[in-house]
Amino acid sequence: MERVYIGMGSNLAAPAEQLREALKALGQLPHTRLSGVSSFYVSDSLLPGQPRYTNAVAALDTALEPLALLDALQAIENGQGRERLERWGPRTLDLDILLFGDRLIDEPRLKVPHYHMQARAFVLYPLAELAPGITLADGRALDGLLAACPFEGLERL
Ligand code: A4P
Ligand code: MG
Repeated sequence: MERVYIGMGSNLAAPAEQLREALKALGQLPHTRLSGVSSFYVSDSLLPGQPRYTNAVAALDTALEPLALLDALQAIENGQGRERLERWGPRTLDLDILLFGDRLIDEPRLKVPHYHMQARAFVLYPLAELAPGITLADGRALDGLLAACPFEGLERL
């Protein structure tokens, strides 16, 4: 089993409900245990003109391989009505693999650590609830990333 952290986000159709539904689905994945969930946080969209997002991070312990987990996450997104009309468009559910054990993954479909996580308070602060003091597989310390990323603009529910 490897420890995986999943970044969750929604800004359509009752976002907190979407995250709760997604947590149920994560808990039912094969060869996988849902081991922790952060608080939920609300913040403005990075893109103007979109509804506010609700975000959280989930911890999984899984025996699935990374691409199999990605397939399963995309099936959950699709099952909750995600429509990929435009990149970065509003979405009912976004599930990103933030960290996968101590692996560095650089494949066309999957980059881990997730490419934008270092600059996103709505990822770093919930991750820190579950994994305080962690060092990413690429050697960066979460504490250092937090110090460079103000909590400002996040509202913890
Ligand atoms: N992919 C590559 N690496 C990964 C990974 N580590 N985890 C590929 C998951 N997927 C990964 O993703 C596009 C493709 O990325 C996938 O097919 C997969 O093969 P997507 O989820 O379909 O597209 P996306 O989510 O629109 O793109 P992206 O870049 O993931 O968008 P973001 O970064 O998620 O940005 N503001 C707030 N406050 N909170 C938010 O959550 N999110 C966004 C969307 C904008 N503003 C936001 C938030
Ligand atoms: Mg995504």
